[in-house]
Amino acid sequence: MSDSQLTPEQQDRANRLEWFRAARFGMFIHWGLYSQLGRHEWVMNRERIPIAEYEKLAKSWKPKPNAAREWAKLAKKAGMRYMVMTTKHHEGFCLFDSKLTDYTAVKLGPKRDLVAEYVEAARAEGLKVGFYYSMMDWHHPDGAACKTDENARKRFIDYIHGQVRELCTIYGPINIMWYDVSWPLNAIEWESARLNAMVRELQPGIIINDRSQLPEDFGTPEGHITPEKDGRAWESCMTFNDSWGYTPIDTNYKTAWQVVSMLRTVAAGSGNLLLNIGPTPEGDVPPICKRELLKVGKWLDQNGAAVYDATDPMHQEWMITGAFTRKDNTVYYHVNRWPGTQLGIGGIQNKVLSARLLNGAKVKCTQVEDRLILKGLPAEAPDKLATVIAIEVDGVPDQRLGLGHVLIEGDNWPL
Ligand code: FHN
Repeated sequence: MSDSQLTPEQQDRANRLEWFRAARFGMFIHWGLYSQLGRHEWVMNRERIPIAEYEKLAKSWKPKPNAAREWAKLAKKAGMRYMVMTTKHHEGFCLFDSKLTDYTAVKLGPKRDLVAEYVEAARAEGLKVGFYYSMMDWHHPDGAACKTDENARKRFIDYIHGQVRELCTIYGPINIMWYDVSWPLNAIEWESARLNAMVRELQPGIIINDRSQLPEDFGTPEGHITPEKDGRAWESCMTFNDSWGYTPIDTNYKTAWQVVSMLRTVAAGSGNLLLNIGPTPEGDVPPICKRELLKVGKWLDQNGAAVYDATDPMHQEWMITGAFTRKDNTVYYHVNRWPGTQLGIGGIQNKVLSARLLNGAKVKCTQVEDRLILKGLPAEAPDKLATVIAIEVDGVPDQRLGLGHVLIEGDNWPL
């Protein structure tokens, strides 16, 4: 839909989303009292830790000053262009300077505004700033009663709306409001429309996710990569291991190869990847996350054109050697399982005009109907994370293979 066909509201949303769509890659940070226990951010709920016992963590938490500066520097080196940090997770502890509760990092253990440190660090690296805010609150006395007691609901949404107002007021321009888990109320009971109208009045350029139970500006598939329909913006959020908060017993970390593959997939769907780190209670980044993110950043330095900008839609089929992203008549084939000196790609419905390693030499290619063969390639993968081959084609790029050895009308096994 061209800009001229957009309604004023759609045009405003498109304008606010412009930086987000171009950003592609962000850092999610889950940091809170739960980081001290190291058994997932749901530990209070999963182990049924009584509130009085859990509250002791608020006094013992003594993170090092300005830990966020390390995160922001790492995010930038990794090719990330924005950050989203937990200002309050389900545990109810506020990392920001809320005047609506004493359960905050300013008044207890840290004795500092950890959100202010995060905002300053992100801005110092030129990164956009997102606030994660959990609507569900296990600490607030009305956090569950709000579902069945109208007075409790009014008190609780005054609290939640009030804290969101604080977040939109204290820290200057904020780029993303990232709500989470709106149990136990629905959008009407949360008065989400009124909440988000307030957010937009205080922060006119902000973008809001879909987790206040209203669609707002972008979708948030979690743990999977599923594009939204009709060109709606979306962002897939992913853990690095299988936990969001610091959980050293969970050693199943993703590799740089997997992260690069996820970046290719979100780009192909014109979406974003929000990849999480769970810092230690002191604020250190788990070394394996740092190591893998630095590898991803080096890869993006060389191949960013095939990820940040290459988001044009293209029908493609699954291949074991890699997958496509597209920009206009250039398709980028990301080879992440290197076949050796020759690479075959079937189903190309276009005339191939040329091919080259994205960072190097032209590649010899022959095409017989829809069978493309690239020859004279290096025996070993130039980049084991993914070697990108830029292929210029005539017409709108399209790959069709179907199930049989020849393509018959209407036979398309979708990717
Ligand atoms: O329950 C939370 C979880 O702890 C984490 O914060 C994720 C991040 O998107 N959101 C909820 C699960 O969907």
